[in-house]
Amino acid sequence: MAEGQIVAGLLAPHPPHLVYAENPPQNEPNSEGGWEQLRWGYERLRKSLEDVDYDCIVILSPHWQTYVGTHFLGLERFESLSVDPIFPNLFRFKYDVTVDVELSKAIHDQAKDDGLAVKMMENQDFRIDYGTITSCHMIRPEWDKPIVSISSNRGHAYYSVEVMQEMMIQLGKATRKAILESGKKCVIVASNSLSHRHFTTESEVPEDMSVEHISSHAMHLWDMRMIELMRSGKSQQIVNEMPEFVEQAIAESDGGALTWMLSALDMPDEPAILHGYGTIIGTGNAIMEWPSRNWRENS
Ligand code: 2X7
Ligand code: FE2
Repeated sequence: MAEGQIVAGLLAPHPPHLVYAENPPQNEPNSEGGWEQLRWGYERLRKSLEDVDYDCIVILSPHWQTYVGTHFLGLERFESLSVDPIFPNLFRFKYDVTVDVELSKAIHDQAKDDGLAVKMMENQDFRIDYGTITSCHMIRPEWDKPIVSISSNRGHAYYSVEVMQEMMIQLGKATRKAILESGKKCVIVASNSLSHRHFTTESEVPEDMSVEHISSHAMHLWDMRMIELMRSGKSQQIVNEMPEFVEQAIAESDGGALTWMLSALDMPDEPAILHGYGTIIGTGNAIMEWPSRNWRENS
């Protein structure tokens, strides 16, 4: 069997506003659009992946929060209605998701062998979180690829950013090893915003772009700094600066997704591609791609 491959790493933010603004048939509420800069960014990402052959999307979302270890979806199909608890006016999405249980279990088993606390989620009534659904929808609206969905174990909330990162680096290594051994080609996805300070009120028309902006200059500076580090291939520096970033920008990378993804890519020195940046209710969101399929060691 040929060795598996991570064909791309992605930073793919999940504010439900993006799905709301796209008006797909699965979502109940209707919009007049909005957040076009980001939606055009996702369009560019989809174009970049259009001719890339891959089997599965492996995603870690900070909105599936587990408090005893990392969990993995462990049943072949999940079908239900996902309602955003804070924005039920924007996101009521009927989903039908297929899971690559074999790969999910392989990553789970590798992480377990490496000493991490893990569990397969085998409750058929479980509702998939809106972060996973939004990122997957924006990356691949056809929903024709199975996913592996990984929870956020909230290492930051229980311990510290440092402990969270140690666990996510370990989980990233386990993910990489399991993918390479599986023979499958995968896109791996960190589903999170960058700076995460948001407005506490919503305008009457949620898609009114005349009131959309970053919540503060300090948040803007942090977002630009992180994007520049990604664009110049400084993955290790991102990990090194994560404690300050999380504390000062209330960054959503506190859930571990970004650190996990960079670790699964083996802390790349290669530059990431910026497909788009924009704010959503004041938070900073970048759509980035690490095209690892084109790197020499992977070709
Ligand atoms: O989950 C989110 C988010 N990360 C950022 C902005 C708005 C809503 O939801
Ligand atoms: Fe979020």
